[in-house]
Amino acid sequence: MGTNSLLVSMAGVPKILSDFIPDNGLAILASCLKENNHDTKILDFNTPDTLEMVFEDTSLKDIKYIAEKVFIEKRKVSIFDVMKLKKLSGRLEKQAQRVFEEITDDVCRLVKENSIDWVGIKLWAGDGFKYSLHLAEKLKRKCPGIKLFGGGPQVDIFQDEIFNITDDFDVLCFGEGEETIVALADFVEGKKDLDNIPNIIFRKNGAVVKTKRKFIENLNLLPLPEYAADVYTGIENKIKMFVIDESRGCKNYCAFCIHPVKSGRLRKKNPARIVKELEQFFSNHGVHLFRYAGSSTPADIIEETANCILEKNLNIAYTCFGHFEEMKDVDFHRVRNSGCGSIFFGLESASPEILEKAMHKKTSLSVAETVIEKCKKAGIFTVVSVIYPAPFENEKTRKETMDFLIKTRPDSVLVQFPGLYPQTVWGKNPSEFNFTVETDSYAASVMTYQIKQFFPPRYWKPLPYRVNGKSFKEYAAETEKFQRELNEAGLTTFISDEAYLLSKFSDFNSTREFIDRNRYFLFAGLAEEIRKEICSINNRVSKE
Ligand code: B12
Repeated sequence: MGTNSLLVSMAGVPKILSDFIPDNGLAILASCLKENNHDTKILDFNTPDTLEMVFEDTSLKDIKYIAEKVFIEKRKVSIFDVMKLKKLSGRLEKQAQRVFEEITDDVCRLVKENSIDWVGIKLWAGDGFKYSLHLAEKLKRKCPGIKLFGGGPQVDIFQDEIFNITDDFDVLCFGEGEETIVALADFVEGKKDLDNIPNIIFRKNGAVVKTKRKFIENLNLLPLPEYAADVYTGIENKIKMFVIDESRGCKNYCAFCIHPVKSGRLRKKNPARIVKELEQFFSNHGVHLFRYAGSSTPADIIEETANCILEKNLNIAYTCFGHFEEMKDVDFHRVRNSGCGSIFFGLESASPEILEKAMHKKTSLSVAETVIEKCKKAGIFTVVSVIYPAPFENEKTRKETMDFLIKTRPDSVLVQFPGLYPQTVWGKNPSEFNFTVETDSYAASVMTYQIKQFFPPRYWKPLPYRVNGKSFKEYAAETEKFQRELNEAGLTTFISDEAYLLSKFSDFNSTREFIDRNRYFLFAGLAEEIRKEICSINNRVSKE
């Protein structure tokens, strides 16, 4: 018979252009359900329509002139602008709440009208999490008998702690969902018990039960994600760039990263299978822009797939994450020729002491330097990410990182303050890494944490942990200062790998202009401009 379901993604108010990339995680779940005769539809609310609805409130119109001043004219905001922004930020929150309430009501109506048996919600961090919890609450109230399942990145990080703040999900799914989602649909049909389903957390007789974690052994056997318009509703409004799930897991066990827990040991698809996906996405959807999903795509996969792409003479463009040590012998020219436009490397720090003591990362800085040089020389836009201030950071380690970046001059440097997540090595032993947790309900306060749109981190509500004895305001200000110094040294600190690639398919001549314009459009809620942007990228992609 099969079940009838909805897969929903509500990631909040769209903030960056890549939020409009289709969600391969939900698309693969839909594909697995279809293969097993369960009917489903994806409702992905990360669209320009959502942006438009939020900014329909005319009292938000003043945001436009401030956005123009900051992103286009590059002028400093005045104290009056900051006061105005505070007011506008409050209004925006209220309006966003109203819009997601409307969306929630629409989903409830759809559930009733289409006799939906169950709803699966992808849980993201940020404002999306709040709205998703509200959706679950309303669905439970308005649609008696409906089964609700939650999964995705927020469950990977917070696991059963989510049950401390909501009663509305029947089941939460951590890790990989392909086998689990089909088993859950079978459970709804009464064909399976929850106890026998892997990767789930549920309540039984008042106790929380967690079943065993199971990884998919052979990724080559997974079906292709389903992007057909009758399943992935609204796909025509998304950017024609697909995420390719080429590998999962990681060989490195970095102390700050969730991947060792979430995706376990390294597994990879065959290059032939990856290329088959590229070809099918090209022929079925006219897509030839891709981003590899793997948290640390292995060098052999990058090179062997590049060789296959070159042999077949495929006209594609893509980006990926890379690991310096892994990539030291890669022929970057060949990789570039296969269509790789940009690689994102996690350096974290250029202090050997911090790499070892704080990050548990085995990167030789001379290797990192050579890789950055070779990658840039091959014409690949090289993005390097650092965590600053890191645990144990001091003047000497700061200088080491700053000097390294100024010397190697990556095309873009992304700087973040350290995020402390449960399940990671940092999260399990915060005091050993110089973190001081300032609350007894850490997980609950971090999982429901809301950023303050329109403002840089130092204006946000303080996160409840100190780093090296410093408060949130202090370390967020240090992160900003570090960025500023990099800018003063002529380095760019905003451009991600996928944003770079998208810029190459836009009508703008320079990546900088593309980034500034789109930040302005999104900040000011100019949905029509964003639609035009997506349209012109998609037209270019189709033509080429
Ligand atoms: C590609 C990517 C994206 C793509 C989306 C595609 C996708 N699959 O997520 C885009 C570019 C749109 C994106 C956007 C964002 N991303 Co992103 N993204 C990634 C990235 C690099 C790979 C994800 C991936 O493809 N994984 C493989 C697929 C198969 O896994 P998956 O999507 O998680 O889905 C599986 C399971 O989670 C589970 N599952 C998922 N949903 C559900 C639902 C149910 C009911 C069930 C049962 C199971 C289930 O089953 C799926 C199949 O196994 C990861 C980092 C990484 N390497 O993991 C970050 C990551 C997931 N992103 C992250 C973030 C923060 C964001 C943004 C919020 C960024 C922002 N704007 O600030 C936005 C979200 C808004 C949105 N969706 O529009 C964080 C998530 C943190 C969190 N707790 O939410 C991550 C972990 C990166 C990081 N460390 O910061 N992202």
